[in-house]
Amino acid sequence: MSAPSIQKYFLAKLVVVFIYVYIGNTIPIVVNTWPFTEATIKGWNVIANNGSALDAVEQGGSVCEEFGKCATSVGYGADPDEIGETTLDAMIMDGTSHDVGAVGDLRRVKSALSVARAVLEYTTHTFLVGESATNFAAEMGFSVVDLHSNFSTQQFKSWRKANCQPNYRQNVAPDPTKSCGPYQPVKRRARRQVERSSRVSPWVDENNHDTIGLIAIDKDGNIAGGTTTNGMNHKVPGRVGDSPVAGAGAYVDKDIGGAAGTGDGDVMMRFLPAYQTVSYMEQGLTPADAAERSINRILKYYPTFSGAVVAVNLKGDHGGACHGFDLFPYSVQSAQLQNVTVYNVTCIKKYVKYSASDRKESNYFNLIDWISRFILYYTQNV
Ligand code: SD4
Repeated sequence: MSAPSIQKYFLAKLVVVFIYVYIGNTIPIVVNTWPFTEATIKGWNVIANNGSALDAVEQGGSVCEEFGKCATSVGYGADPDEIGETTLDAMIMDGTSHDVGAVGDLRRVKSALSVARAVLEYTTHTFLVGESATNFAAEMGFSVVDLHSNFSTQQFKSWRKANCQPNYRQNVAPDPTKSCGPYQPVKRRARRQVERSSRVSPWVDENNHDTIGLIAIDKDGNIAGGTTTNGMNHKVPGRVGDSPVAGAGAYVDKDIGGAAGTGDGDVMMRFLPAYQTVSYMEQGLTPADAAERSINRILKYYPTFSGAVVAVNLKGDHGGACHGFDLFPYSVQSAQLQNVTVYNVTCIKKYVKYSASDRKESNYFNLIDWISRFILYYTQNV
């Protein structure tokens, strides 16, 4: 292209970007994992009333911490650990400042997401855990209460009656596939080789899931993300999953977008899929393609893992990817939608080896480029 043509091309591109940004915009937006639409609506109402993305994530996610609101799978009163106690993990991240607050293995406090927000607001730390997180919460004015319910007591009793099956132990005696503990380590030479590919996480599918992950972009374009969960049913006491870990459970960046994950957290946190998805979006991939690539990276090492990622970019384009079950529903409310809408993603079936050049660009950028070239051609030839 000649110099004047290049100038015209960039001018045309500027005009198209301007039009696209102001007409095609779907922000503000609230996106969350699973069909937990009450949480989406709450987050959306915060934003519609000029609230911040951070408040939308906190208040939206907190809806699911009420017992029974999100299929009993977030918050107190369900999915107890090996000793029958429900413990909570949560995090919240501000994509503008990259400030994060998180709690893991939180005991006897219901509002895990708000405690995570308190870590962000009232400390310069990122992550508090266990009894000390409970003490911090009490200091900040949260009530300390019993998190058992009749439901969680019954879950625990049934599990004990079934010889503590399933559980997360390996290379211990007595045989954890047949017996309850207490367990002791078996000698190194007698250990069974546990194959990664044989790892299954039978408690995570579209009907049995534990985490709400949310991403919100407010009217000022600020982005925030967060998660809250009671983790894995019958976990080893002290276990903290992926959800409260920034980059694993959720990640947001004011210049790119955000992502949140759900699924087998012990595997997922080894790959930081939320960070990876945001990073792929930065390279120009659509949210759906970025999420798919992140899930695919995990499949290379854990071909039977179960999990999902949902993502949104700054334009409000959203998408998701999953593996280990059939469909992954996620919920959206945005400036362009009349009502909260649940989208269903069909899960990928197996690992795909991509070549370096095999990269789908964001449709948004393709479209702008295509229209700019058309305007240039038109102004030169007509
Ligand atoms: C965890 N990722 O603690 C959570 C559980 C979950 O759908 O998301 N289940 O491992």
